[in-house]
Order: sequence, then C-alpha cells, then structure tokens
Amino acid sequence: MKFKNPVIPGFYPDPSVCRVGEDYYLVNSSFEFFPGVPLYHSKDLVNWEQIGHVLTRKSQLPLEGCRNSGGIFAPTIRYYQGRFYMVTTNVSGGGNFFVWTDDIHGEWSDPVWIKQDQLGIDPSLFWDDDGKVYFQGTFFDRESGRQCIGQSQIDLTTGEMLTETRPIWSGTGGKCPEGPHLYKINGSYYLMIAEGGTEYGHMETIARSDNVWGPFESCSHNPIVTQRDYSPSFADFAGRTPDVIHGVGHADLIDDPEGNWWLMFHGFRPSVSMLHHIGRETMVAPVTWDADGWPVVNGGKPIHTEMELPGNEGWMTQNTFDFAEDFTKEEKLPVRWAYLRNPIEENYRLENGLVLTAGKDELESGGAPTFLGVRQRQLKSTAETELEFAPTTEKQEAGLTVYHTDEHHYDLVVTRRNGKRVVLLRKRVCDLLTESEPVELPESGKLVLKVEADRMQYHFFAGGTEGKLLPVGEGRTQLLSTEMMMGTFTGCFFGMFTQGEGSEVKYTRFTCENTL
Ligand code: 6LW
Repeated sequence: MKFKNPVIPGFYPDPSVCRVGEDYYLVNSSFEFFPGVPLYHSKDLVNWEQIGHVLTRKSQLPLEGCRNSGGIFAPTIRYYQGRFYMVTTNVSGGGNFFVWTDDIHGEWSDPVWIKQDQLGIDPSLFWDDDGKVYFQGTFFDRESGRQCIGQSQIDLTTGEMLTETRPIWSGTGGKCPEGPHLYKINGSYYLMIAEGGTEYGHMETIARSDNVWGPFESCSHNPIVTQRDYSPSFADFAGRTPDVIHGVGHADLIDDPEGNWWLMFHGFRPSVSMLHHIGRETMVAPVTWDADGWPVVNGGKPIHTEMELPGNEGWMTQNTFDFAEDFTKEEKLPVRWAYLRNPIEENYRLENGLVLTAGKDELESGGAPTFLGVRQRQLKSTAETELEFAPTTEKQEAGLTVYHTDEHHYDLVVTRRNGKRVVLLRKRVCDLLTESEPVELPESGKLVLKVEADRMQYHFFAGGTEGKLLPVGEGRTQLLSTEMMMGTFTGCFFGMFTQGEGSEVKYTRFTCENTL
C-alpha cells in the first residue's frame, strides 16, 4: 500500500498525537496565528481532517505584541482516563501551561500554568502506572552548562511542582536536545527527543531506562530518523519531482489498535536545494522493533514523499485539502482560517459574504491587521477569490496576499490611482519594497484575484468576473523562504486582507486547489 508524505501538508509543524480506540487526534504549533494549536482527527494516520483548534479564546492565547514565530511553540496532546490534555508554551507570555477537555469537539479549559523553575520549551506529560504525572521539557542544566531534557513530577490540578526539575538526558551530542516525549512500553521507559536543530541537521533520537528518572541508555542505532546525510542533487529538483524531504524530526510515537507502531514527525520539502517556503509539514512512517527492543523507523530507510507499506498494491486515497468556499452561504467560518495575533472581532462579519473592515494596523505593522488566511498546502497550489470592493481613496486597499511574515509577503492589491480602480502587485522582502505599475480594472462590478504557485514562482492575476484574468506580476518563492528570515518557524499563507482608513470589502468566494 502506498501513500504520500506529508499527510498534513503545509505549515503544520511539531506534531503530537494520541489515540482513543480507533480515533487519532493530532496537534501542531501555531506561533502568532489565532486560533492556536490546530486539532486534527484521523482513523488511519494518513487521512487527516481538521476538527478545530485547542486555543480558541484570547484568555487562553494572548498574542498582543507577539513577534513573528513567537507565541505557541510545540504542543503535546495526551488522553488519560476520559480527559484530553494539551500542554504547550506561550513564549510571548506566561511560559508553560496546559488545558484540558472531556469533549474533543467542545471547548478546552482555561490555562493551568506550570509553576516551576523549568522555564524551557516543548513540554510533555507522562502518566506512570501509579497515576503519578511527570512533566518533561527543555532545561538548562547549570551543572553541565548544557541544554538537556529536564523532568519534574507535577500536581495536575494546580500545576505545582512536586519535585525539583532534574536533568534526565542530554541526547547524543546534537545541538538543541528538545521535543521530549516519555513512554512506557513493555515495562521500559523510553525517552524520545529531537536533536540537531529544526533545520537540515534535524534528527530524532531515543533512550531507555528501567526507572522513570533514568539513567537513560542511548539506542545503539541513533538517530532513529534523520535526513541530515541526504543531499539531493540539483537534478532531483530539475526534474521537478517534489520527492525531496529534509529536516525530519520532532516526533511522537503511537500504536494502532492492531498493535503496530507509527511515528508522526515533521519535515519540509525544499523548492530547490536549501530553500523552503511552505513550512514544516506533518508526516508519518511505520515503526518496527528490533530484537533488542529498539524502534526502527521506515525499515531504516530514508523518508520520501512516496511511502510504501507492506500489504496491498496500489495507492491509498488521500485528501487533497482542496476547498471551494462560498461566504454568502456561511454563518460561521470553517476551522481552516487563521487570523494574525488576536483579531479585532468587529472587523470581521459574515453578512451575505465575508465583510472585512480595516483597523489601524496594516500587514507590515506587527499588530492585528484585518487578515484571514489559509496555509499553502503544496508547492503547486492555486488560490482564487471573488470580492466586491469600491475604494474611495488611494490609501484604501483590499486583496489577496501570499503572507509569510510581517516583512515577507507579496500582495495583490486593489486600490485607487489617479481616480481609477486599479490592481497592483506589491512585494515586501526584508527592507525592500517594490510595487508594479497599476493595471486598470473595470470601475464597478465584482473582481476576481488569483495566485498560481509553482515550485519557483507565484503568478498573480486579476480582472472582472467576465472574460480572462490579466497577469499582474510574478514573485519568486525563494524570497519567501524560511532561510531568508531571522529564525522563523512558520510557512506561507494565502490570505484576504484590507487596510487603509475607512476601507471595507466583501469577499464572496475563496477556492484553493492543490497538486499532490
Ligand atoms: C520547537 C522546538 C524547535 O518548539 O522549534 O528548533 C520550535 N526547535 O522544538 C518551534 O517549532
């Protein structure tokens, strides 16, 4: 049986997964985007559907002033005695906390803050057979002067520490030991972590102990998964086969009801060697156990986009994440949409279409601009939207943006120039700003804006609803790559926006098509 990785394509990093019977639930990091922590459901680990978000209220997720790639770092989801727990870090305020729910389709609790000296990131929870709860995360060990994985026992009702934090493993020598998860399998404690940093040297390693506190013995074939030694040639890219995956790591282990084991992890697909722009994506690989009780990921083979499992010939059907949305028929926005930081709610209304009103913040300002976006799922994707917009000044703008950070976005902008309704392509990359010649649009009537993405370029089009769309300009994917940024962890979005005093726009339709 064959399937394609990533199974959750686009910016869905740091996956963590739990299982209840035949249902799997998975969460990802969300940084400065709101709502926080996308929540996915699957029955087979390959086909995933987003069922909501864990952090849906500002009281759970204050993001004011949150820098790009601040906010919510790697979450862990666990299920224990009828209750779901999600533990994570808001690096822009408050640190480590968890929330819980007894209804996976309902609201989650307010945050319970972890009160302890373990000020690190990537928290995880482990329940031992005696009901004691252990908290793991990154920890700076003053004695060794190194980052390692620390652990404490905590009280889950109050978030108080019941023990001090003790270093339990520093990994195999890679930089940034992080993303720990502890499991008890066949009577042994397995501690699995990410190392090497979340770039091209990323890897996943594992260690084992008879005692919850260690000492942990490193697996003889660590790292259990990595692509750090994989160097695709330019020919791989020239053939335009998107079969190149890098930066795999940050994993969680899960068993299925038949007793097979699986690894959920992230990795990214470069556009060309050393550049990627659509974020770290969620992937899955089978796990077997060797005679010494160590996990073997994907039979010890590298991870490719085309994965092969024993069993039937042929491809599994897989969701494409295509969608066609008609805002004129909606009373509630589907869960795929993301705001930037905490939205100003009155600027978003569903009234026979999605009416967006400009606030004082613009896309560049690092505040809460009027913006709603979906993650770009594939290197080859198309987004198209239909809108009603009658700007009355040269400041009033609405359009379609390919947005990565405040400083990295390409905006197809409808506005007014010399008394005419026009469209132009504005490209912002670091401190560079370019604007194409304005293209005149029909003075009245609905407009269509479209972006076609391929591996190397974004192609922008605009026009009225009748006739062909006009090309407005192009932008290289290269300049929206994570490697162009200063330590970011996110990926490109296709978004609707409006800015400029008094600007109001109605979006009626938005569609996305992806090529797997
Ligand atoms: C994540 C951590 C990491 O929390 O990236 O480089 C952070 N390491 O494991 C954000 O994804």
